[in-house]
Amino acid sequence: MAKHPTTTLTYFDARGRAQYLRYYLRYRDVQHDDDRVQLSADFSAWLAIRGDRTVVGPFHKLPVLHWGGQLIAETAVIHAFLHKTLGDQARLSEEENLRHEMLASSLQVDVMLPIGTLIWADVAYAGVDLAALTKRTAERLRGHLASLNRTLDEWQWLERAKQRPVMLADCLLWEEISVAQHVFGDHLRINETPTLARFYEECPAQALFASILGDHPCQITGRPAEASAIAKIHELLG
Ligand SMILES: N[C@@H](CCC(=O)N[C@@H](CS)C(=O)NCC(=O)O)C(=O)O
Repeated sequence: MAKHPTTTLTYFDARGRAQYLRYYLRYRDVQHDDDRVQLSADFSAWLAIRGDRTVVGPFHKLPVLHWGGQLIAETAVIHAFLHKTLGDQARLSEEENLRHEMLASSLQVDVMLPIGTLIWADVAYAGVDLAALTKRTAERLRGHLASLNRTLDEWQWLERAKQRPVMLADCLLWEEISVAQHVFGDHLRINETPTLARFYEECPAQALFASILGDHPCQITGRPAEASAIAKIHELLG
């Protein structure tokens, strides 16, 4: 008998909001279809399915998780659903669950979102002052990573992580450190946040995460020509 119902994670062929969910499903051995909507300058693959609510869910946005007969939309809701359904919620105390939720929320809202916004900025917001936005985003991110570093120390995140399976908050933390380093390069100075640097190196799933990325390299966002946008960010921070 299958351990889990038929599972499909649908997202763009990008890291974005779903890469950490891919890591988690693979690491926790959940057989699933990694359904990737191909990116192109005209978004034709997306436009072809965007109207089909049985595929893209109630808000016509991705990611969407099909879990047996259930369709779950919204990244944070998919996260909460998997955390509970795969038994992680029950493995943690109430205080630890709150910490996992706080960390995930902070990574999604204060790391993932501003980085995605910056990559898209000159395309999505005509007339934006890209140099100012880049500098401010990098500055705010460095400050935020310092807060995360301190908090993970106070919460003894690394020590506690050794006593439990790899969970969604770990996958998200690893992914956002990886994305931040890719987008900001040397300007991020990850070694100034030694707990984050250690987590990134020592997370027991890091080899699998790196191999998933290596086997299927893809952009962070769906922005056309993302590599040149990231090169521009490096130049502006230069
Ligand atoms: N609130 C949603 C936002 C999802 C979202 O904006 N997804 C983007 C890709 S990262 C999307 O589907 N864009 C296509 C569109 O809006 O047409 C979540 O957190 O999952």
